[in-house]
Amino acid sequence: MNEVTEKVYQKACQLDPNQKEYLQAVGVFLNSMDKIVDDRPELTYHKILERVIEPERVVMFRVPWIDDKGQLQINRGFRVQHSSAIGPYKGGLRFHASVNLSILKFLGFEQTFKNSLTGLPMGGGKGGSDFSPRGKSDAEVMRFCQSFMTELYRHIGPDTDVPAGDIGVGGREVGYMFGQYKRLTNSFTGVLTGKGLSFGGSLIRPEATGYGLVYISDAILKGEGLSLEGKRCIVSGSGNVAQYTVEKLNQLGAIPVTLSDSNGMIYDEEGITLEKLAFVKQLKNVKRGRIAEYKDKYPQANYIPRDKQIANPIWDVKADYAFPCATQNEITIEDARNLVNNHVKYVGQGANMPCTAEAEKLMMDAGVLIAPAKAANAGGVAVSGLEMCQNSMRLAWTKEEVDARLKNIMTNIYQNMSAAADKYSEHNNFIDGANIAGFLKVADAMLGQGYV
Ligand code: NDP
Ligand code: 8G0
Repeated sequence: MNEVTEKVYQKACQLDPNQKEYLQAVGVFLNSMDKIVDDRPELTYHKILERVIEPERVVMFRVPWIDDKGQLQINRGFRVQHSSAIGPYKGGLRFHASVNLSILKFLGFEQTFKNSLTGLPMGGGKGGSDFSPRGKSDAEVMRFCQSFMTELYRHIGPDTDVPAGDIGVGGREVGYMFGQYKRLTNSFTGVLTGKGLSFGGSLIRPEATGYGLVYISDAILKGEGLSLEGKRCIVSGSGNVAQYTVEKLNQLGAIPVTLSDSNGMIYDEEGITLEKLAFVKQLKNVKRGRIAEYKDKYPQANYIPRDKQIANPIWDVKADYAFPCATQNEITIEDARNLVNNHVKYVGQGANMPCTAEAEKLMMDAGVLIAPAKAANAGGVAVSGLEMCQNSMRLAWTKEEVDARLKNIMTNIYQNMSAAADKYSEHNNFIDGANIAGFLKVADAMLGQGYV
Protein backbone atom coordinates (compact mmCIF):
# COMPACT_ATOMS: atom_id res chain seq x y z
CA MET A 1 0.00 0.00 0.00
CA ASN A 2 1.10 3.61 -0.43
CA GLU A 3 0.70 6.52 1.98
CA VAL A 4 -2.91 7.25 0.97
CA THR A 5 -4.22 3.68 1.01
CA GLU A 6 -2.28 2.75 4.15
CA LYS A 7 -3.96 5.62 6.03
CA VAL A 8 -7.40 4.46 4.94
CA TYR A 9 -6.56 0.88 5.97
CA GLN A 10 -5.22 1.93 9.39
CA LYS A 11 -8.43 3.82 10.11
CA ALA A 12 -10.51 0.77 9.17
CA CYS A 13 -8.37 -1.36 11.52
CA GLN A 14 -8.82 1.11 14.36
CA LEU A 15 -12.59 1.24 13.90
CA ASP A 16 -13.19 -2.52 13.67
CA PRO A 17 -10.12 -4.34 14.94
CA ASN A 18 -12.02 -7.63 15.37
CA GLN A 19 -13.66 -7.81 11.93
CA LYS A 20 -11.02 -10.00 10.33
CA GLU A 21 -12.79 -10.98 7.09
CA TYR A 22 -13.90 -7.39 6.47
CA LEU A 23 -10.37 -6.05 7.04
CA GLN A 24 -8.98 -8.79 4.78
CA ALA A 25 -11.29 -7.81 1.90
CA VAL A 26 -10.59 -4.10 2.41
CA GLY A 27 -6.83 -4.75 2.56
CA VAL A 28 -6.73 -6.69 -0.73
CA PHE A 29 -8.90 -4.03 -2.40
CA LEU A 30 -6.75 -1.12 -1.14
CA ASN A 31 -3.61 -2.84 -2.47
CA SER A 32 -5.13 -2.58 -5.95
CA MET A 33 -6.09 1.07 -5.35
CA ASP A 34 -2.41 2.05 -4.99
CA LYS A 35 -2.25 1.98 -8.74
CA ILE A 36 -4.89 4.65 -9.32
CA VAL A 37 -4.55 7.21 -6.52
CA ASP A 38 -1.87 9.13 -8.44
CA ASP A 39 -3.88 8.99 -11.64
CA ARG A 40 -7.09 10.31 -10.03
CA PRO A 41 -6.17 12.86 -7.29
CA GLU A 42 -9.79 14.07 -7.09
CA LEU A 43 -10.73 10.70 -5.59
CA THR A 44 -8.43 11.37 -2.64
CA TYR A 45 -9.60 14.97 -2.31
CA HIS A 46 -13.22 13.82 -2.06
CA LYS A 47 -12.25 10.94 0.27
CA ILE A 48 -13.87 8.35 -1.98
CA LEU A 49 -11.82 5.44 -0.57
CA GLU A 50 -12.63 6.34 3.03
CA ARG A 51 -16.29 6.61 2.12
CA VAL A 52 -16.57 3.50 -0.05
CA ILE A 53 -15.22 1.10 2.58
CA GLU A 54 -17.92 2.13 5.07
CA PRO A 55 -21.42 0.60 4.57
CA GLU A 56 -24.16 3.19 4.03
CA ARG A 57 -26.32 1.38 6.58
CA VAL A 58 -26.30 -1.79 8.71
CA VAL A 59 -29.47 -3.27 10.15
CA MET A 60 -29.26 -5.87 12.95
CA PHE A 61 -32.26 -7.51 14.50
CA ARG A 62 -33.44 -10.47 16.54
CA VAL A 63 -35.29 -13.34 14.91
CA PRO A 64 -37.47 -15.33 17.34
CA TRP A 65 -39.08 -18.54 16.08
CA ILE A 66 -40.68 -21.67 17.51
CA ASP A 67 -39.10 -25.07 16.80
CA ASP A 68 -41.01 -28.33 16.31
CA LYS A 69 -40.80 -29.09 20.04
CA GLY A 70 -42.60 -25.83 20.83
CA GLN A 71 -39.43 -24.23 22.19
CA LEU A 72 -38.61 -20.58 21.46
CA GLN A 73 -35.36 -20.10 19.53
CA ILE A 74 -33.58 -16.79 18.98
CA ASN A 75 -31.24 -16.03 16.10
CA ARG A 76 -29.60 -12.87 14.91
CA GLY A 77 -30.56 -11.23 11.59
CA PHE A 78 -28.56 -8.71 9.53
CA ARG A 79 -28.71 -6.62 6.39
CA VAL A 80 -25.62 -4.69 5.32
CA GLN A 81 -26.69 -2.02 2.80
CA HIS A 82 -23.25 -1.27 1.54
CA SER A 83 -23.64 1.02 -1.46
CA SER A 84 -26.51 2.49 -3.48
CA ALA A 85 -24.22 4.56 -5.72
CA ILE A 86 -25.25 2.88 -8.96
CA GLY A 87 -28.58 1.24 -8.09
CA PRO A 88 -30.68 -0.29 -5.32
CA TYR A 89 -28.75 -2.44 -2.82
CA LYS A 90 -28.49 -5.97 -4.23
CA GLY A 91 -26.99 -9.14 -2.83
CA GLY A 92 -27.74 -12.45 -1.21
CA LEU A 93 -28.82 -13.66 2.21
CA ARG A 94 -26.68 -16.27 3.97
CA PHE A 95 -28.06 -18.64 6.61
CA HIS A 96 -25.15 -20.43 8.27
CA ALA A 97 -23.97 -20.86 11.87
CA SER A 98 -20.74 -18.97 11.06
CA VAL A 99 -22.53 -15.75 9.98
CA ASN A 100 -21.45 -12.57 11.78
CA LEU A 101 -21.15 -8.87 11.01
CA SER A 102 -17.55 -9.12 9.77
CA ILE A 103 -18.44 -11.77 7.19
CA LEU A 104 -21.51 -9.89 5.96
CA LYS A 105 -19.59 -6.60 5.75
CA PHE A 106 -16.88 -8.23 3.63
CA LEU A 107 -19.53 -9.77 1.40
CA GLY A 108 -21.49 -6.50 1.01
CA PHE A 109 -18.25 -4.65 0.23
CA GLU A 110 -17.21 -7.13 -2.48
CA GLN A 111 -20.75 -7.18 -3.86
CA THR A 112 -20.63 -3.45 -4.61
CA PHE A 113 -17.71 -3.78 -7.06
CA LYS A 114 -18.94 -7.06 -8.51
CA ASN A 115 -22.34 -5.58 -9.29
CA SER A 116 -20.63 -2.62 -10.92
CA LEU A 117 -18.62 -5.01 -13.14
CA THR A 118 -21.83 -6.62 -14.46
CA GLY A 119 -22.72 -3.31 -16.13
CA LEU A 120 -26.24 -3.52 -14.67
CA PRO A 121 -27.67 -0.81 -12.36
CA MET A 122 -27.26 -2.53 -8.98
CA GLY A 123 -25.72 -1.30 -5.72
CA GLY A 124 -24.22 -3.72 -3.19
CA GLY A 125 -25.57 -5.40 -0.08
CA LYS A 126 -25.56 -8.65 1.84
CA GLY A 127 -27.50 -10.09 4.74
CA GLY A 128 -28.40 -13.22 6.58
CA SER A 129 -28.51 -14.97 9.89
CA ASP A 130 -26.56 -17.35 12.12
CA PHE A 131 -29.53 -19.73 11.72
CA SER A 132 -28.52 -23.05 10.15
CA PRO A 133 -31.19 -24.76 8.01
CA ARG A 134 -29.23 -28.05 8.27
CA GLY A 135 -31.21 -30.65 10.20
CA LYS A 136 -34.30 -28.42 10.49
CA SER A 137 -37.73 -29.51 9.26
CA ASP A 138 -39.50 -27.69 6.40
CA ALA A 139 -41.94 -26.24 8.94
CA GLU A 140 -39.09 -24.91 11.11
CA VAL A 141 -37.39 -23.35 8.09
CA MET A 142 -40.69 -21.72 7.09
CA ARG A 143 -41.31 -20.29 10.55
CA PHE A 144 -37.77 -18.97 10.67
CA CYS A 145 -38.03 -17.36 7.21
CA GLN A 146 -41.35 -15.74 8.09
CA SER A 147 -39.98 -14.30 11.30
CA PHE A 148 -36.82 -13.08 9.53
CA MET A 149 -38.91 -11.30 6.88
CA THR A 150 -41.27 -9.84 9.48
CA GLU A 151 -38.43 -7.50 10.42
CA LEU A 152 -36.52 -7.33 7.11
CA TYR A 153 -39.52 -6.28 4.99
CA ARG A 154 -39.46 -2.68 6.26
CA HIS A 155 -35.87 -2.22 5.05
CA ILE A 156 -36.16 -3.64 1.51
CA GLY A 157 -38.18 -3.11 -1.68
CA PRO A 158 -37.86 -3.51 -5.45
CA ASP A 159 -36.33 -0.01 -5.81
CA THR A 160 -34.55 0.01 -2.43
CA ASP A 161 -32.87 -3.32 -1.70
CA VAL A 162 -33.35 -6.66 -3.46
CA PRO A 163 -32.04 -9.73 -1.56
CA ALA A 164 -31.61 -13.26 -2.95
CA GLY A 165 -30.19 -16.61 -1.77
CA ASP A 166 -26.59 -17.47 -0.83
CA ILE A 167 -25.13 -20.25 1.35
CA GLY A 168 -28.01 -22.04 3.08
CA VAL A 169 -30.67 -20.04 1.21
CA GLY A 170 -32.04 -21.75 -1.91
CA GLY A 171 -35.35 -21.74 -3.77
CA ARG A 172 -37.26 -23.05 -0.74
CA GLU A 173 -36.13 -20.26 1.60
CA VAL A 174 -36.53 -17.51 -1.04
CA GLY A 175 -40.09 -18.76 -1.66
CA TYR A 176 -41.03 -18.66 2.04
CA MET A 177 -39.56 -15.16 2.41
CA PHE A 178 -41.28 -13.89 -0.73
CA GLY A 179 -44.63 -15.23 0.52
CA GLN A 180 -44.21 -13.41 3.82
CA TYR A 181 -43.14 -10.13 2.15
CA LYS A 182 -46.20 -10.25 -0.09
CA ARG A 183 -48.49 -10.88 2.86
CA LEU A 184 -47.00 -8.05 4.93
CA THR A 185 -47.00 -5.43 2.17
CA ASN A 186 -49.99 -6.50 0.09
CA SER A 187 -47.85 -6.17 -3.03
CA PHE A 188 -46.48 -8.58 -5.60
CA THR A 189 -43.16 -7.11 -6.76
CA GLY A 190 -39.67 -8.21 -7.68
CA VAL A 191 -38.34 -7.66 -4.15
CA LEU A 192 -36.30 -10.89 -4.08
CA THR A 193 -34.50 -12.75 -6.87
CA GLY A 194 -34.00 -16.47 -7.22
CA LYS A 195 -37.78 -16.92 -6.99
CA GLY A 196 -39.59 -20.01 -8.27
CA LEU A 197 -40.44 -19.97 -12.00
CA SER A 198 -44.18 -19.87 -11.29
CA PHE A 199 -43.93 -16.62 -9.29
CA GLY A 200 -41.53 -14.37 -11.15
CA GLY A 201 -38.24 -16.27 -11.12
CA SER A 202 -35.92 -16.23 -14.13
CA LEU A 203 -34.83 -19.21 -16.17
CA ILE A 204 -31.08 -19.90 -15.78
CA ARG A 205 -30.84 -18.17 -12.35
CA PRO A 206 -30.03 -21.46 -10.57
CA GLU A 207 -27.38 -22.25 -13.20
CA ALA A 208 -26.04 -18.70 -13.56
CA THR A 209 -23.12 -18.55 -11.11
CA GLY A 210 -21.60 -21.90 -12.11
CA TYR A 211 -22.22 -21.37 -15.82
CA GLY A 212 -20.85 -17.82 -15.66
CA LEU A 213 -17.74 -19.06 -13.83
CA VAL A 214 -17.03 -21.57 -16.57
CA TYR A 215 -17.82 -19.08 -19.38
CA ILE A 216 -15.35 -16.51 -18.06
CA SER A 217 -12.76 -19.23 -17.32
CA ASP A 218 -13.07 -20.50 -20.89
CA ALA A 219 -12.53 -16.95 -22.21
CA ILE A 220 -9.52 -16.33 -19.93
CA LEU A 221 -7.90 -19.68 -20.80
CA LYS A 222 -8.45 -19.14 -24.53
CA GLY A 223 -6.77 -15.74 -24.15
CA GLU A 224 -3.67 -17.65 -22.96
CA GLY A 225 -3.84 -20.26 -25.71
CA LEU A 226 -5.16 -22.83 -23.20
CA SER A 227 -8.49 -24.66 -23.11
CA LEU A 228 -10.85 -26.63 -20.88
CA GLU A 229 -11.00 -29.59 -23.23
CA GLY A 230 -9.82 -32.77 -21.49
CA LYS A 231 -8.50 -30.85 -18.45
CA ARG A 232 -8.87 -32.25 -14.93
CA CYS A 233 -10.59 -29.82 -12.58
CA ILE A 234 -10.83 -29.64 -8.80
CA VAL A 235 -14.23 -28.29 -7.69
CA SER A 236 -14.93 -27.72 -3.99
CA GLY A 237 -18.34 -27.44 -2.36
CA SER A 238 -21.40 -29.35 -3.56
CA GLY A 239 -24.08 -26.66 -3.42
CA ASN A 240 -25.54 -24.40 -6.07
CA VAL A 241 -22.31 -22.97 -7.46
CA ALA A 242 -20.35 -26.25 -7.41
CA GLN A 243 -23.14 -28.24 -9.09
CA TYR A 244 -23.56 -25.96 -12.09
CA THR A 245 -19.80 -25.50 -12.40
CA VAL A 246 -19.49 -29.28 -12.75
CA GLU A 247 -22.37 -29.26 -15.26
CA LYS A 248 -20.86 -26.63 -17.55
CA LEU A 249 -17.33 -28.08 -17.22
CA ASN A 250 -18.73 -31.37 -18.56
CA GLN A 251 -20.52 -29.58 -21.39
CA LEU A 252 -17.29 -27.85 -22.44
CA GLY A 253 -15.27 -31.07 -22.39
CA ALA A 254 -13.42 -30.71 -19.06
CA ILE A 255 -13.22 -33.45 -16.40
CA PRO A 256 -14.30 -32.38 -12.89
CA VAL A 257 -12.92 -34.91 -10.39
CA THR A 258 -13.87 -33.66 -6.91
CA LEU A 259 -16.74 -32.26 -4.81
CA SER A 260 -16.89 -31.57 -1.06
CA ASP A 261 -18.85 -30.33 1.91
CA SER A 262 -17.81 -29.27 5.39
CA ASN A 263 -17.47 -32.94 6.45
CA GLY A 264 -15.24 -34.17 3.64
CA MET A 265 -14.49 -34.59 -0.06
CA ILE A 266 -14.95 -37.13 -2.81
CA TYR A 267 -12.32 -37.78 -5.46
CA ASP A 268 -13.62 -39.58 -8.54
CA GLU A 269 -10.65 -40.17 -10.80
CA GLU A 270 -12.91 -41.26 -13.66
CA GLY A 271 -14.65 -37.87 -13.65
CA ILE A 272 -17.96 -36.60 -12.28
CA THR A 273 -20.12 -37.01 -15.37
CA LEU A 274 -23.56 -35.46 -15.98
CA GLU A 275 -25.18 -38.73 -14.91
CA LYS A 276 -23.26 -38.73 -11.60
CA LEU A 277 -24.09 -35.04 -11.18
CA ALA A 278 -27.81 -35.86 -11.47
CA PHE A 279 -27.32 -38.15 -8.45
CA VAL A 280 -25.52 -35.36 -6.53
CA LYS A 281 -28.33 -32.86 -7.27
CA GLN A 282 -30.94 -35.30 -5.97
CA LEU A 283 -28.76 -36.10 -2.92
CA LYS A 284 -28.04 -32.47 -1.97
CA ASN A 285 -31.11 -30.54 -3.14
CA VAL A 286 -33.93 -33.02 -2.51
CA LYS A 287 -32.66 -35.45 0.16
CA ARG A 288 -30.47 -32.76 1.76
CA GLY A 289 -27.82 -35.46 2.31
CA ARG A 290 -24.04 -35.36 2.66
CA ILE A 291 -21.44 -35.78 -0.10
CA ALA A 292 -20.08 -38.90 1.69
CA GLU A 293 -23.05 -40.78 0.21
CA TYR A 294 -21.53 -40.38 -3.28
CA LYS A 295 -19.18 -43.27 -2.45
CA ASP A 296 -22.11 -45.55 -1.57
CA LYS A 297 -23.42 -45.06 -5.10
CA TYR A 298 -20.04 -44.90 -6.90
CA PRO A 299 -17.66 -47.12 -4.88
CA GLN A 300 -14.67 -46.46 -7.16
CA ALA A 301 -14.52 -42.90 -5.78
CA ASN A 302 -12.50 -42.04 -2.67
CA TYR A 303 -14.11 -40.29 0.29
CA ILE A 304 -11.76 -38.36 2.56
CA PRO A 305 -13.24 -36.90 5.77
CA ARG A 306 -12.18 -33.34 6.60
CA ASP A 307 -9.48 -33.07 9.22
CA LYS A 308 -9.24 -29.37 10.05
CA GLN A 309 -5.78 -29.89 11.62
CA ILE A 310 -4.14 -30.53 8.26
CA ALA A 311 -4.14 -28.88 4.83
CA ASN A 312 -7.31 -29.68 2.90
CA PRO A 313 -6.54 -32.73 0.69
CA ILE A 314 -8.88 -31.42 -2.01
CA TRP A 315 -6.21 -28.86 -3.00
CA ASP A 316 -3.60 -31.63 -3.23
CA VAL A 317 -5.36 -33.56 -6.00
CA LYS A 318 -3.39 -33.70 -9.27
CA ALA A 319 -5.24 -31.45 -11.68
CA ASP A 320 -4.90 -28.67 -14.26
CA TYR A 321 -7.36 -26.11 -12.90
CA ALA A 322 -9.10 -25.42 -9.57
CA PHE A 323 -12.55 -23.98 -8.89
CA PRO A 324 -13.14 -23.22 -5.19
CA CYS A 325 -16.95 -23.05 -4.84
CA ALA A 326 -17.61 -23.53 -1.10
CA THR A 327 -16.76 -20.59 1.15
CA GLN A 328 -14.32 -17.83 2.20
CA ASN A 329 -10.71 -18.66 3.05
CA GLU A 330 -11.03 -22.28 2.00
CA ILE A 331 -7.58 -22.06 0.33
CA THR A 332 -4.90 -21.34 2.93
CA ILE A 333 -1.21 -20.82 2.33
CA GLU A 334 -0.50 -24.56 2.78
CA ASP A 335 -3.21 -25.38 0.25
CA ALA A 336 -1.78 -22.77 -2.15
CA ARG A 337 1.66 -24.41 -1.87
CA ASN A 338 0.12 -27.77 -2.78
CA LEU A 339 -1.66 -26.26 -5.79
CA VAL A 340 1.57 -24.65 -7.01
CA ASN A 341 3.63 -27.81 -6.43
CA ASN A 342 1.09 -29.79 -8.43
CA HIS A 343 1.37 -27.26 -11.30
CA VAL A 344 -2.27 -26.15 -11.19
CA LYS A 345 -2.26 -23.34 -13.76
CA TYR A 346 -5.54 -21.56 -13.13
CA VAL A 347 -7.85 -20.81 -10.19
CA GLY A 348 -11.40 -19.64 -10.98
CA GLN A 349 -13.00 -18.28 -7.81
CA GLY A 350 -16.63 -19.44 -7.58
CA ALA A 351 -16.90 -18.75 -3.85
CA ASN A 352 -16.46 -15.23 -2.45
CA MET A 353 -12.89 -14.58 -1.19
CA PRO A 354 -11.99 -18.30 -1.25
CA CYS A 355 -8.25 -17.62 -0.76
CA THR A 356 -6.55 -16.07 2.23
CA ALA A 357 -4.53 -12.98 1.26
CA GLU A 358 -1.28 -14.92 1.75
CA ALA A 359 -2.48 -17.84 -0.37
CA GLU A 360 -3.51 -15.52 -3.19
CA LYS A 361 -0.15 -13.72 -3.14
CA LEU A 362 1.81 -16.97 -3.15
CA MET A 363 -0.10 -18.23 -6.20
CA MET A 364 0.19 -14.90 -8.07
CA ASP A 365 3.95 -14.83 -7.43
CA ALA A 366 4.21 -18.41 -8.72
CA GLY A 367 2.48 -17.39 -11.96
CA VAL A 368 -0.88 -19.09 -11.33
CA LEU A 369 -3.60 -17.31 -13.30
CA ILE A 370 -6.36 -16.17 -10.93
CA ALA A 371 -9.89 -15.08 -11.84
CA PRO A 372 -11.04 -13.16 -8.74
CA ALA A 373 -14.49 -13.83 -7.30
CA LYS A 374 -15.94 -10.41 -8.03
CA ALA A 375 -15.46 -11.12 -11.74
CA ALA A 376 -15.61 -14.91 -11.89
CA ASN A 377 -18.82 -15.45 -9.90
CA ALA A 378 -20.65 -12.31 -11.09
CA GLY A 379 -22.91 -14.41 -13.34
CA GLY A 380 -25.23 -15.12 -10.41
CA VAL A 381 -25.97 -11.55 -9.53
CA ALA A 382 -26.00 -10.63 -13.23
CA VAL A 383 -28.89 -13.00 -13.88
CA SER A 384 -30.53 -11.68 -10.70
CA GLY A 385 -30.30 -8.27 -12.38
CA LEU A 386 -31.95 -9.78 -15.45
CA GLU A 387 -34.67 -11.23 -13.19
CA MET A 388 -35.31 -7.71 -11.80
CA CYS A 389 -35.48 -6.40 -15.34
CA GLN A 390 -37.99 -9.07 -16.44
CA ASN A 391 -40.10 -8.45 -13.30
CA SER A 392 -40.21 -4.70 -14.01
CA MET A 393 -41.27 -5.32 -17.60
CA ARG A 394 -43.75 -8.01 -16.48
CA LEU A 395 -42.46 -10.53 -18.99
CA ALA A 396 -40.21 -13.60 -19.03
CA TRP A 397 -37.34 -14.35 -21.40
CA THR A 398 -36.52 -17.81 -22.74
CA LYS A 399 -33.55 -19.70 -21.35
CA GLU A 400 -31.67 -19.11 -24.60
CA GLU A 401 -32.18 -15.35 -24.24
CA VAL A 402 -30.99 -15.29 -20.61
CA ASP A 403 -28.04 -17.60 -21.31
CA ALA A 404 -26.93 -15.44 -24.26
CA ARG A 405 -27.08 -12.31 -22.08
CA LEU A 406 -25.14 -14.08 -19.31
CA LYS A 407 -22.40 -15.12 -21.76
CA ASN A 408 -22.19 -11.61 -23.11
CA ILE A 409 -21.91 -10.10 -19.60
CA MET A 410 -19.13 -12.54 -18.63
CA THR A 411 -17.19 -11.74 -21.82
CA ASN A 412 -17.51 -8.01 -21.13
CA ILE A 413 -16.28 -8.48 -17.56
CA TYR A 414 -13.23 -10.37 -18.84
CA GLN A 415 -12.45 -7.63 -21.35
CA ASN A 416 -12.95 -4.80 -18.86
CA MET A 417 -10.85 -6.33 -16.07
CA SER A 418 -8.17 -7.31 -18.54
CA ALA A 419 -8.02 -3.79 -20.02
CA ALA A 420 -7.88 -2.23 -16.52
CA ALA A 421 -5.06 -4.63 -15.54
CA ASP A 422 -3.05 -3.66 -18.64
CA LYS A 423 -3.69 0.05 -18.13
CA TYR A 424 -3.09 0.41 -14.39
CA SER A 425 -1.31 -2.74 -13.16
CA GLU A 426 0.28 -5.60 -15.09
CA HIS A 427 -0.87 -7.98 -17.80
CA ASN A 428 -3.18 -10.71 -16.44
CA ASN A 429 -3.31 -9.26 -12.92
CA PHE A 430 -7.07 -9.76 -12.87
CA ILE A 431 -7.25 -9.09 -9.13
CA ASP A 432 -6.13 -5.49 -9.68
CA GLY A 433 -8.04 -5.29 -12.96
CA ALA A 434 -11.39 -6.34 -11.47
CA ASN A 435 -10.96 -4.13 -8.37
CA ILE A 436 -10.08 -1.08 -10.46
CA ALA A 437 -12.70 -1.55 -13.20
CA GLY A 438 -15.44 -2.24 -10.61
CA PHE A 439 -14.38 0.65 -8.39
CA LEU A 440 -14.04 3.40 -11.02
CA LYS A 441 -17.72 3.26 -12.00
CA VAL A 442 -18.82 3.36 -8.34
CA ALA A 443 -16.38 6.23 -7.66
CA ASP A 444 -17.67 8.31 -10.58
CA ALA A 445 -21.26 7.76 -9.41
CA MET A 446 -20.29 8.88 -5.89
CA LEU A 447 -18.50 11.97 -7.19
CA GLY A 448 -21.58 12.88 -9.23
CA GLN A 449 -23.94 12.60 -6.26
CA GLY A 450 -22.13 14.90 -3.83
CA TYR A 451 -21.19 14.13 -0.24
CA VAL A 452 -23.51 11.24 0.52
P1 NDP B 1 -24.80 -23.58 -1.01
O1 NDP B 1 -25.38 -23.39 0.32
O2 NDP B 1 -25.64 -24.06 -2.12
O3 NDP B 1 -23.53 -24.54 -0.93
C1 NDP B 1 -22.45 -24.22 -0.10
C2 NDP B 1 -21.45 -25.36 -0.15
O4 NDP B 1 -20.25 -24.95 0.51
C3 NDP B 1 -21.91 -26.59 0.56
O5 NDP B 1 -21.34 -27.71 -0.04
C4 NDP B 1 -21.37 -26.38 1.98
O6 NDP B 1 -21.17 -27.57 2.69
C5 NDP B 1 -20.05 -25.71 1.71
N1 NDP B 1 -19.74 -24.81 2.83
C6 NDP B 1 -20.43 -23.73 3.23
N2 NDP B 1 -19.89 -23.17 4.32
C7 NDP B 1 -18.82 -23.90 4.60
C8 NDP B 1 -17.84 -23.82 5.61
N3 NDP B 1 -17.85 -22.84 6.53
N4 NDP B 1 -16.86 -24.76 5.59
C9 NDP B 1 -16.85 -25.74 4.64
N5 NDP B 1 -17.76 -25.87 3.67
C10 NDP B 1 -18.72 -24.98 3.65
O7 NDP B 1 -24.13 -22.17 -1.38
P2 NDP B 1 -23.69 -21.61 -2.80
O8 NDP B 1 -23.22 -22.70 -3.68
O9 NDP B 1 -24.76 -20.71 -3.27
O10 NDP B 1 -22.47 -20.67 -2.39
C11 NDP B 1 -21.11 -21.11 -2.40
C12 NDP B 1 -20.20 -19.91 -2.49
O11 NDP B 1 -20.46 -19.18 -3.71
C13 NDP B 1 -20.34 -18.87 -1.37
O12 NDP B 1 -19.10 -18.27 -1.14
C14 NDP B 1 -21.29 -17.84 -2.00
O13 NDP B 1 -21.18 -16.57 -1.38
C15 NDP B 1 -20.75 -17.81 -3.41
N6 NDP B 1 -21.65 -17.28 -4.43
C16 NDP B 1 -22.90 -17.80 -4.63
C17 NDP B 1 -23.71 -17.31 -5.63
C18 NDP B 1 -25.04 -17.90 -5.94
O14 NDP B 1 -25.65 -17.48 -6.91
N7 NDP B 1 -25.51 -18.88 -5.20
C19 NDP B 1 -23.29 -16.16 -6.45
C20 NDP B 1 -21.94 -15.73 -6.21
C21 NDP B 1 -21.18 -16.27 -5.22
P3 NDP B 1 -22.08 -27.88 3.99
O15 NDP B 1 -23.37 -28.35 3.41
O16 NDP B 1 -21.32 -28.91 4.71
O17 NDP B 1 -22.20 -26.60 4.76
O1 8G0 C 1 -28.50 -12.87 -6.66
C1 8G0 C 1 -27.84 -12.28 -5.83
O2 8G0 C 1 -28.03 -11.12 -5.51
C2 8G0 C 1 -26.72 -13.05 -5.16
C3 8G0 C 1 -27.02 -14.18 -4.43
C4 8G0 C 1 -25.99 -14.91 -3.84
C5 8G0 C 1 -24.67 -14.50 -3.96
C6 8G0 C 1 -24.41 -13.39 -4.72
C7 8G0 C 1 -22.98 -12.96 -4.89
O3 8G0 C 1 -22.71 -12.31 -5.90
O4 8G0 C 1 -22.15 -13.27 -4.06
C8 8G0 C 1 -25.41 -12.66 -5.32
